[in-house]
This record gives sequence, C-alpha cells and structure tokens, in this order.
Amino acid sequence: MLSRTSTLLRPATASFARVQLRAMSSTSGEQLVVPTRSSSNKVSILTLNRPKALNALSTPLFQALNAELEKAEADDEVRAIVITGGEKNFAAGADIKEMKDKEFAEAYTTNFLGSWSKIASIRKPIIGAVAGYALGGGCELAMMCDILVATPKATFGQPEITLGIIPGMGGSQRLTTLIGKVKAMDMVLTGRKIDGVTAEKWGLVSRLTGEGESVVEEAVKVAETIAGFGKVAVQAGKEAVNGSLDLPLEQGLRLERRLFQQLFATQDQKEGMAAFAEKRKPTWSDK
Ligand code: CO8
Repeated sequence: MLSRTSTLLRPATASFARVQLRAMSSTSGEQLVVPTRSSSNKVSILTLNRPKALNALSTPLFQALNAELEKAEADDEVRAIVITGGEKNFAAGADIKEMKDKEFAEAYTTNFLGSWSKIASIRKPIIGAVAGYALGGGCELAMMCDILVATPKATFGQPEITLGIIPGMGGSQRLTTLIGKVKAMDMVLTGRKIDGVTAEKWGLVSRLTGEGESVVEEAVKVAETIAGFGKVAVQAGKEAVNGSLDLPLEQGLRLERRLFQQLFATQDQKEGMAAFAEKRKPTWSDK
C-alpha cells in the first residue's frame, strides 16, 4: 500500500515498531494503523489499514489511531502528522456492522464514539491525505485534520441519513463551518456525495493532487514544509486559527494578538527576522 511513497517514507525504528504492533493490533493480529516516518524523520505518517472493509472505522481502529496520535504528540522529533488511508480509500465511515445492534443505554453510558475526537486535541499540525472514499465518520475524521490534500476523484459524503442516523462526530457542525449551511444541509439530508474537485471548490479540501501524483507524498510535502518552521510559531498559528472556530471575533482577535505579542519573547522571532535582514536562511531553535 505504501510502495508509491517509498522515496519519502521509511519504517519506524525497530523498537518503535514493536511497540506500535502491540498497541495497534486487533484481536486477529491485524495491524490497524501502520506508522511510518518521512525520510527526514520529522513527519509521522499514520496509515489506516483495513483495506478489505474500505478502512471502516471500528473501535479498535480508533483506539490504535488515538494511541499513535498520543505517541506522535509526545515525540520531540515529530513536527507534523499525516493521517491517510493510503492511495485507495481514506475511510468509508464508522463500522456499520459494529454499530448495527447498539442500543441507546449502552451507547450513552459507554460514551460510544466519545473518544473518537481525540485528534481534535492534538497540538501538532495534522495533514489529511484523502483518496477514494471519505464517507460518514471518514469525512468527519478528514475534517478534524488541519489541512486536507485530496485526489480529484476522492469521494466525500455524509450518507448517515441513508442508515437512519445523522453524523455523530462533527459532520453537521464542521461541515457547515467549512462549506456553509445550504450545502451542508444538502449533503446531510440527501446523502449527496461530492468529488475532490467539488470539495476543493467548496472549501472542504485545501489542495488537490495533479495527474499521477501520490496523495500521501503530496501531504508529506506539506507536512515537511511545516516541519521546517519553528515549533512555537507553528503551534501558535494552529491555536490562533482554531480559536476562530470557537470564539466570537473580539475574543478571537484578542487571542491572536496575545499569541502574536508573545512570539516576540522567542529566540525564533529574533532569528527569523535577523536572518531576513542578513539575507540568510534562519536556523530555528524552537525556543
Ligand atoms: N462499515 C462496515 N463495513 C463497510 C463499510 C462501513 N462503513 N463500508 C464498506 N464496508 C465493507 C463492506 O461491507 C464490504 O465488506 P464485505 O466484502 O465483507 O461485504 C467491503 O467493505 C467493501 O464494500 P462494498 O462491497 O460495499 O464496496 P463498493 O465499492 O460496492 O461500495 C461504498 C463502496 C459505496 C463506500 C459502500 O461500501 C458503502 O456505501 N459503504 C457505507 C458508507 C456509509 O454509509 N458510511 C457511513 C457510515 S455511518 C457513520 O460513519 C456514522 C458516523 C458517526 C460518527 C463516527 C465517528 C467516526
């Protein structure tokens, strides 16, 4: 699955990989999330790996993804994260077979899906790489990434209505913020699916791959660009943009101004501006 990306990616170190295997295996021993690193080692690439079920998002898969996200967040070497389903399918939604017999009491008392939004609390930048289906929970997972790269033929949709339910992980909320009320209503109430080209036009996707390009490689390139900047400013940028989603304008502007002013206390601000004046490349210290 990762063969087309081999020039940019390399497997995690042996000891790292052993830990991953334990954390990410299903009871059948299947590795549900495959962690690799970019050749610079700065980008953690997490590949959903249930190809036969089109990467349907089961509870064990999400537990594995959450565990990998926590490791990537804690790893000092990792400066950006790519989440992908590889070059064929991102994820065709929550696992319908797992959900079909759920009852209200169990779903409510066990907070079913409650932990699935862990990704939204990760402070490092996350780039989603979408090919094929990103449906239901798959579309919602994609929308929890900070930047989305997709193929023109990728398929986005919230088809929950066809199953007698509605989106449960932000599909009605994040989608509306991204593409506006009437288009979100259209997708949520009719189950309408859109391709990558339309998703880019509507503001759901930030970049499309060109002819013959690997979506994972393109996402890793974006991640490497970010990984090349100072960590403090990157984290502040992510916090400021996310603030705009939660805060009224006045408070959002105050957050942005405070973060902006605080960056003048960093060595990276001194270095970045000195390097510009001296016509040289900056060397970031992340301080
Ligand atoms: N769950 C479980 N299994 C799935 C899912 C899924 N969401 N999607 C596909 N599969 C399985 C199929 O059952 C099939 O398995 P098998 O070979 O054992 O029969 C295999 O994947 C291949 O699928 P198809 O044969 O159906 O492949 P097609 O190419 O004919 O069709 C489709 C592809 C159109 C994507 C079709 O599989 C489909 O419609 N899938 C369901 C899409 C969907 O409705 N998704 C929304 C699910 S509900 C949801 O996500 C709720 C979100 C709530 C929050 C969740 C937070 C994460």
